[in-house]
Amino acid sequence: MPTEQAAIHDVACAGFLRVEDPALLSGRGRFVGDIRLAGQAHAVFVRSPHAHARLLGLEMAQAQAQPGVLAVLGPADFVGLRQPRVNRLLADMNLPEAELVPPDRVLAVGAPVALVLAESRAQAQAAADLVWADYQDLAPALDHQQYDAPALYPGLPDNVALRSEFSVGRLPESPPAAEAQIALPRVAPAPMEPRAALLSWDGQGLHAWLSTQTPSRAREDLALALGLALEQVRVVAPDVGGAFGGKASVFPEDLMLAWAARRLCRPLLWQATRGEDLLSATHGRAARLQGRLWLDADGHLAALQADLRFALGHWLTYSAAAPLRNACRILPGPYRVPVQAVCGEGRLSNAAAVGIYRGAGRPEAALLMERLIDEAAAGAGLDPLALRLRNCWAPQQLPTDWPNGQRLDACDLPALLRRAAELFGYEERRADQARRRAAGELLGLGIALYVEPCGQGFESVRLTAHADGRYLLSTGATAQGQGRETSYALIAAQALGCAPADIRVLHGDTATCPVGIGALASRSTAIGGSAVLKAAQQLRAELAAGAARPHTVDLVHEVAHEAWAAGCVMLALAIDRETGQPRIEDLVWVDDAGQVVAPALVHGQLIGGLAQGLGQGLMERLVYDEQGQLLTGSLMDYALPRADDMPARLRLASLPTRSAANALGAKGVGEAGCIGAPAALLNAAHDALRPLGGRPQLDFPLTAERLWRALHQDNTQSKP
Ligand code: SMO
Repeated sequence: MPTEQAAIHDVACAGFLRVEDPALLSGRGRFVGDIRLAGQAHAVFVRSPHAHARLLGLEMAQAQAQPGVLAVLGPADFVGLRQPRVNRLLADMNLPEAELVPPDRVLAVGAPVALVLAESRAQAQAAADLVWADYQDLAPALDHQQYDAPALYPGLPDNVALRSEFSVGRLPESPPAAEAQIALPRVAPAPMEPRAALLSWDGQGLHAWLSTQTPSRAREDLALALGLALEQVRVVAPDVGGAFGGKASVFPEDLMLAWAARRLCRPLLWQATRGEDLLSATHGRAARLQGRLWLDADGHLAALQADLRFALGHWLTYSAAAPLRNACRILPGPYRVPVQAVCGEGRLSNAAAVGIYRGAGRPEAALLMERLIDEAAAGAGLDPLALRLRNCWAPQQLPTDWPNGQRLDACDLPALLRRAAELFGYEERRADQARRRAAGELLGLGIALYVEPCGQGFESVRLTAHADGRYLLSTGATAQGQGRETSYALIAAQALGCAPADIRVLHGDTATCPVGIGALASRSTAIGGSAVLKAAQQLRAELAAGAARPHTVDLVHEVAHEAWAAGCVMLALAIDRETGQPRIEDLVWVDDAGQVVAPALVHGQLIGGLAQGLGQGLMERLVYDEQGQLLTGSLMDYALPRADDMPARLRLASLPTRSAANALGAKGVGEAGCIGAPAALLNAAHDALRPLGGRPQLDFPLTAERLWRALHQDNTQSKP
């Protein structure tokens, strides 16, 4: 991956090792699947082959009789287990209150219907193949069905579980300056480590090792599921190999395993296969976005109307409402728009649950707004960069409170646009584009300006100064590879005036760490890091005032306001006229992550997020057929980006403005790559095809076939 980032991005990455790295790089990491407990048995789930069916009978005796099999548990064995709770993020939520393993029906391909427990994984798998289920197939409710779909749950006749509505002012009667529609397919979070759980019951309580982003939340969910007191449940997230939002909730499998572990009094290990994750972990995106934008006579944005529809799948994860809520509250993003009407809806369907996925609604908001800005510019004969400069918030206007209750953080949006334009050589590139277009080339320039709100609520820290001069820091924040131990040690060391190596950071264990929220929403530095800073400052002051060691500070830091990161992406996209093959010729990205704690960690987040954002834009798509069967059940069918799919020319730059929302001045960066890059890419593709006329409907992923059809004005549906 040849890049120029080292020259421009102000980081000293070369040779930088995180505290976490020596163990991880030498095979001494400890993931859930590495843990061995005495008497540990293995779990394999039997899953529904139907998207929607009546379950008429289940024959488990033959499986039960196989060598090594400890138990085969069906729906009758899980009576009393309910679906896990859902965070009530929206006022208008209509939640299915249902049993976790329905006795008489299945609601999605891949939904667990039975659990086989055996001495070895191979024995469990062999027995699982001998569980016979009798189904009567029913019509499924598909993601794209808006009406007339069969209801999944009583009380939800139209399958609408979530609604959001906000408006300010009155939309104009005049025709809009621009309209946009975007269909975003389901994509797979696809962390390197699929889901994994090890559950152990000792007669008194439950001990769970989970590959999770949210140990404290999982502890509550497990306690609720089993009717236990919180003190009876310990959750440990050991090393976790990525999550991206896909491990922020407990899964039905986790609860079934906990239930079974208590019943069998044997530790039970489950490690999902890649196929099981594609089929039955959460999916991301799955939205249909529609919007209209009005300009006034001076080229100011006058009004925005947006209608956002999200697919939710057959059960609701804890954060099921987050993408819809985020997309609705972030609009109109970096721009001043006095009149707004934004509504959203989330609908259940007979497919895998859709959860949060890196960005969680932020990418959707950016995609719709940036498409509208580009279309409005094209329609009015304005330069899209100039239109953005004219309409984005000025730094002296920020922070500002929006009528929808959001407070946009301090940032310098015009500077981000100008710096990106300078690095990209925007003016010269427009001239070059005109020359190459005249020679018959299809070349598009795409811009996206975005904002990234970085989480609300609290995070916790317990910091102890020991007599030997060393410190122990434990936190409710956690990590799945972000390098939290490194960054928290840096923050604490600076505030305490010691070396980072003098600070030991513990996280991910509810027995040794205070209650926290976890690692998600780009929140861990802005909120968790602020908690660390506050605890370290307080500890230092108390030690200076004569406190004897060991001395502990315990605090919960609750934020009053959210930190918002921002950034600008510009890219040049060439499309081959013969084949439709897209190629990113150059990508420039200027990011404002606020005060940076560890440049190398930020750099890693930017590059990784960019790969995922471009993966969504160019390659990734989960496909269900009309019967609700998943056609992309392996990485042979589902295209994840590889290193050589990254742009050949890639330049990152930082232009930080301190956050006004916390003392650290930090914003988030974890999701940025999935927010700006896809929007810039989609704009570039439209710009490339603009000379051909017409109004092509371009949706992700922008494969060669899709682009070829668009440039041949062939709007027939491409095959799934
Ligand atoms: S999608 Mo993130 O882990 O909040």
